[in-house]
Amino acid sequence: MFKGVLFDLDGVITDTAEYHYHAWKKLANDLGIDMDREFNEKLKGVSREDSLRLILEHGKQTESISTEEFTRLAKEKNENYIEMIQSFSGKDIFPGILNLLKELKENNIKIALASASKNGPMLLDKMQISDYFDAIVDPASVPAGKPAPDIFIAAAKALGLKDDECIGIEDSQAGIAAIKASGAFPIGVGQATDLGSDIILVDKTDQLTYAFLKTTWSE
Ligand code: B16
Ligand code: MG
Repeated sequence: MFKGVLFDLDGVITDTAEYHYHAWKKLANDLGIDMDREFNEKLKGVSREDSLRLILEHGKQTESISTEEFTRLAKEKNENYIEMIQSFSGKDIFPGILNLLKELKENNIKIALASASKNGPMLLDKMQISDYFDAIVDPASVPAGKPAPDIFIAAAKALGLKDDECIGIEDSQAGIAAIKASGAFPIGVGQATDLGSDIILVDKTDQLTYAFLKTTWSE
């Protein structure tokens, strides 16, 4: 049996992935760069700085942006994003997630947050679910971001578990790659066209029950 669950945040626990998309799209469009949802799949789970790098590359503007401008743009996107999530509360937790957190606690399964977002702890507080987490990995403390496995390895370690004793839940291509590379068992939230058809997928978070996790683990 698995002993821990490593949660991604944006797009798994709550709908912030949508706000990251709108904040990046606004920034890209202001720079005259087109950005659609298909391109956005490449940004999911990727750090703020790496996301901006990908957008500038996509718009062929990497060379024309100075280091100061780069820092200013990353800050601008984050301020815009933070404004969008100000009113987040318990009502913004995705369906089934609070129930899953409760079931995991009742069954002594350890819970960690493995989010690339520096805004993660603030969001957990706003949604009043911080207390469910036995560990929250600071994304700034790991050498490499997703798709590197570092944050999932650190999350399992912070729980005192081996990677292969944990399930990782993700909505992003980069995050699924990171879970696979860490040795944890991946479950994806989303579509096979985005996340691949070689892993267990759910299209809605309310399918993520303790019973479902146990069944997929034993299969
Ligand atoms: P921040 P996750 C990721 O969170 C998001 O998917 C990604 O879109 C975002 O750029 C990244 O966090 C950094 O977020 O700018 O708030 O530090 O999906 O790993 O929970
Ligand atoms: Mg995510």
